[in-house]
Amino acid sequence: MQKKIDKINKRLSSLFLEENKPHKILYDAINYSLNSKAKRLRPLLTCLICEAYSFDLDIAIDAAIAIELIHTYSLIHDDLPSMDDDDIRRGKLTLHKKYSEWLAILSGDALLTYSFELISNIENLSDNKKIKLINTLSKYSGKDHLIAGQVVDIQSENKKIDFETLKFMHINKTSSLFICSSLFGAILSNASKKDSEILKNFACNLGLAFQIKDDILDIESTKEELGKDIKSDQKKNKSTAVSILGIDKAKKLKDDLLNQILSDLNFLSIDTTSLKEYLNFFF
Ligand code: GRG
Repeated sequence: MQKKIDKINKRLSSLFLEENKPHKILYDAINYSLNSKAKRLRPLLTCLICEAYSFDLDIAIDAAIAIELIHTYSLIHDDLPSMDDDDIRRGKLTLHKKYSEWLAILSGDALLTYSFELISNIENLSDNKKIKLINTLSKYSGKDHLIAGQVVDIQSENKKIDFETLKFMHINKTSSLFICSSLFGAILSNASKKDSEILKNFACNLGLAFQIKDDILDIESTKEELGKDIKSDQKKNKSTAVSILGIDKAKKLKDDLLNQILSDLNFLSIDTTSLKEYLNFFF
């Protein structure tokens, strides 16, 4: 697991290295956010699935990290004053606090657009697979998924929402990029339709369980443990799994989802040992 995280970090730190450009500050800002203490859960998932199907990780790596670029852009934009207005991310000042708001917006834009360029430049990968990857990434980071989740999240501030709306928000804000990571593994490895469907459901439930865990930690954890402000949902008057269901039901739902995830994995045609290890790393 750690070897793959090291490979992901090494490739990420090699992407924005132009020293003598007039816009060097953009690269500095991007590297500030990108090369910080992050778990790399999304690219790791793609790599683990590819490895389970014996697909070459040297080819998969740029597709995997394209999702991390999108994830990082979404965090930078989410932290902006006009969105979540957060000061701390990944254990340090948010990008707009460290640099400026305009540079944070442009850094997010650059990460978003570069992710597609990166996929289109992958060597030894068919155009057909590149188009499928780009189609999947633009779909799940786009209007009906990641951005839809963010819209519902912002609209729901200072309002009581029902569990269905919360689920819509979490599945789109959080599961979307995990679904993308799973489908990337499936596309690269030529997984069967049946396996692809199982992987997609696995990622959907994983994102939901992960977000419910986040809602629970927001109440029960410390700022040091989380690397960001705690009780932020309460402070912003946001509905969460905990505020809607209560802490005990939220914990039970998270455990039920985890059991479902584990049992679904057994229907895959590949060895799922590393995916189960990933779940341990995760929860
Ligand atoms: C701005 C289009 C747009 C979307 C923003 C990502 C996001 C949507 C909001 C950030 C806040 C949030 C709670 C997102 C849910 C996903 C989530 C739990 C992100 C944190 O992911 P980790 O824990 O973070 O993998 P690291 O820092 O380890 O990468």
